[in-house]
Amino acid sequence: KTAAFARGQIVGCPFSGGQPKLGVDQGPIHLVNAGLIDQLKSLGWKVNFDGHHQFEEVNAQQDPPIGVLKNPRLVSKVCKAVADVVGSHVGRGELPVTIGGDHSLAMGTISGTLSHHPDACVIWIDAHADLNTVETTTSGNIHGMPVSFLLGLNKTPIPEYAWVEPRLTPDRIAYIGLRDVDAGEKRLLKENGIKAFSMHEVDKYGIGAVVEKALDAVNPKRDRPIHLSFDVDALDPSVAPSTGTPVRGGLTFREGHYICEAVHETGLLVAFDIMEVNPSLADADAAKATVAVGCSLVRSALGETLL
Ligand code: 5AB
Ligand code: MN
Ligand code: MN
Ligand code: MN
Repeated sequence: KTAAFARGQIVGCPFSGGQPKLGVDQGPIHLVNAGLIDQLKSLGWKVNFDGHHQFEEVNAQQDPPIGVLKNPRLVSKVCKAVADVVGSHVGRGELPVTIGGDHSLAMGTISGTLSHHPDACVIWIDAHADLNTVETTTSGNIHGMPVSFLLGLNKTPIPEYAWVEPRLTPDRIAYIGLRDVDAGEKRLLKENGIKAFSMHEVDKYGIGAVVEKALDAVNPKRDRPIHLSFDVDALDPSVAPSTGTPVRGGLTFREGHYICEAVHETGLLVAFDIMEVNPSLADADAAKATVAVGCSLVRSALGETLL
């Protein structure tokens, strides 16, 4: 790894407000308790962790839906705080590893990365596109929407989210692993020409070629900083069962790790998210396996090699 990124910062985000299932806020606690920090230290990183983020609370009574969006003020406040923290670490040349928590947090993490590297690109690993707008969401769960805010696709402005600067452009995000994309999201992907490699393309070309194609699309000259946002539900539920929105037919254990290894090899990774680990879903063994795979994905992204 490059000297600039010898220092890493764990940003623990025990947050579940972007979706309705309890327990995803415990994901980061389990990842840290499983030894993530020492594991990264053994890879040669100087890792700092000052405890999990304590988020300001927003009383549920004072946070009624805006349109269909649930917990809108809470999610906005939390993501703004995360954006500031991630941005400050990126600005100091530290690699923030944000451990969620639900994927609405990526509105914050990626905003933070883009505040310092406006030219950064995003590789989004997920069963879902998380691209719903205020107009297209049917669930109102903001963990299914962060990308639309980052791209500025919402037609109805929401003052609470005015802080999110739409700095991302459609040519600088690529998806891998998609297999549960809503009709409105499919249309947005097409209209905006966003590169998306579903499981169909992973099957057809193999994961090696897919990662290469994704990087060629968003980072043709391999000169843009990369933010890698990994939703653990991209993995097949047999590999990562403890997550809120599992979808069968996902990435294998190796395919998931290969993506992280290949992005590490570019030397361009500036921020990493591991999201949607919910240890309270499925049984204790399943939770343990999901937490373990979460840890090993982070290690791969930070340079763990097989030999
Ligand atoms: B996740 C769905 N598209 O908008 C929606 O887990 C699911 O962060 C979103 O990828 C899943 O609610 C969000 C149906
Ligand atoms: Mn997902
Ligand atoms: Mn997601
Ligand atoms: Mn999910």
